[in-house]
Amino acid sequence: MPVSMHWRGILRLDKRARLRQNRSMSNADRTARVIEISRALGFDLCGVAPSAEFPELARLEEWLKRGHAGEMRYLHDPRRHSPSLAMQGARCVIVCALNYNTSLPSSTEAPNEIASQIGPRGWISRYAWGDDYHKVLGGKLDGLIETMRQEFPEPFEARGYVDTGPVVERVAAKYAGLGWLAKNTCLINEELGSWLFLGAIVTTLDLAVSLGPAEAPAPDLCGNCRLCIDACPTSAIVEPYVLDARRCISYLTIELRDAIPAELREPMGRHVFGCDICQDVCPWNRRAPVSALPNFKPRHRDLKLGGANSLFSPGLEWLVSLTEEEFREVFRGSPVKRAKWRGLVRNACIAIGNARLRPGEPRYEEIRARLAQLAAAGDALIAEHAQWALDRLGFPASLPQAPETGVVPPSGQG
Ligand code: B12
Ligand code: SF4
Ligand code: SF4
Repeated sequence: MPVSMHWRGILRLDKRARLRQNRSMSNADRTARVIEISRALGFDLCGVAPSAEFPELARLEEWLKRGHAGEMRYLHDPRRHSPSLAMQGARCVIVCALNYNTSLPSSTEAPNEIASQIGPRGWISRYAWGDDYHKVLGGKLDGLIETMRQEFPEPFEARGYVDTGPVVERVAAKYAGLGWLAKNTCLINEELGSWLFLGAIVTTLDLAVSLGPAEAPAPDLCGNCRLCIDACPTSAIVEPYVLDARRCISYLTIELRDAIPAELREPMGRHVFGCDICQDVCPWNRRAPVSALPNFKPRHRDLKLGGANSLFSPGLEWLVSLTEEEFREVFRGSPVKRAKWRGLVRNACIAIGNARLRPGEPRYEEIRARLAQLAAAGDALIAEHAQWALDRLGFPASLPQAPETGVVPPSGQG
């Protein structure tokens, strides 16, 4: 049953009684009620942050000036400096978190080739194995807003965002008391770890904020640890708490539409969509609980290649062989759709090049033939990446080489 229908059912039972009671509710009682509703909707965490200029965002301009945002122009939107700029009269931000962890192995544990007969495997990051979180969280945020409207009598504005608005969700989450901003730049909750999606509701409703005037946000528990910084294969965490997105595999495989910079191709390894390494190595994720929802388990579309078509460690031959139509079918309702067919095939070519397949190994001939087809196709971007992979398989050609990028090397490198 869709979340909102479930809630409508509950609301019908006692709507009038609730409205009467809620007229005299204090702001603290309302916040408690919002948290209660969010829990019933399936959120793992919920808190309320003030609609303020959070101190972290004072560094945003410098981060942008350094070019760390790459091609993500929407990050320059000045409204991102404060939730109060996202909505006139905004009083607070309700931040909700949903655990998306599953019991499957991490990218740092899972072997490269699970079933050797089907050839080399790629890696899709944990957050993208199942349903599109924008839809899952978006639906739940709508359910929360709808229930608030039913329960709180006065008119108010409320807008829910899951990546979609000018709100820096992790910073708001920190001030809603949900966790700390870690050296890998993710929000970590002491009990749940960092496999959390965030969603925010900016509202004009008066609610008590989760942290009282004398209360500080959760302490930074990274301590002297720097496992994430050292494990990042592209040195994207250029200093603790600072990420140069242009070097991050997540950016390269999902957001970047052009050629993958030559010097970052090899460090990308087998990643074809997103990257989990800086979270996989984090001690705070060692005991992270598994999500109660089925939504984020890997999709298994078609097992005829012996499991190669699962989004958990997918077969690379399968990925480079997908037609555009098959891509649309397989990734309907999946976050992977964002990379588009062209981006995913581009990424899979790089992962094949990095697999260092040798003649005689399973699927070598089939993969080589498919790469040759792509290298001869009309799409210049795909052709160049397919040729890069062919070169690494021992089939050089006279196609133009990968362009140099101008990505600034992290300090201490290059
Ligand atoms: C753009 C974006 C990206 C970009 C840039 C990532 C980044 N770190 O900003 C890319 C594509 C690389 C990316 C990757 C990922 N993302 Co993302 N992303 C976003 C998005 C849409 C905006 C984030 C943003 O505004 N970044 C801009 C900069 C300004 O933020 P910042 O890194 O915190 O920068 C600050 C610090 O550098 C600080 N600073 C600067 N100097 C210094 C110095 C010191 C000493 C200190 C303390 C701080 C400091 O100041 C800067 C400004 O505040 C958010 C959703 C949202 N609307 O918030 C999701 C979001 C952050 N992503 C998310 C996820 C899940 C991921 C991935 C895990 C996906 C994956 N598996 O591939 C990776 C993780 C990579 C990583 N280590 O961060 C989740 C994070 C959940 C969580 N628990 O934290 C979010 C919240 C999406 C969601 N709705 O759930 N993402
Ligand atoms: S997601 Fe991967 S590439 Fe990006 S910072 Fe983390 S480890 Fe580095
Ligand atoms: S790996 Fe260590 S430094 Fe990095 S986020 Fe986790 S605790 Fe912090």
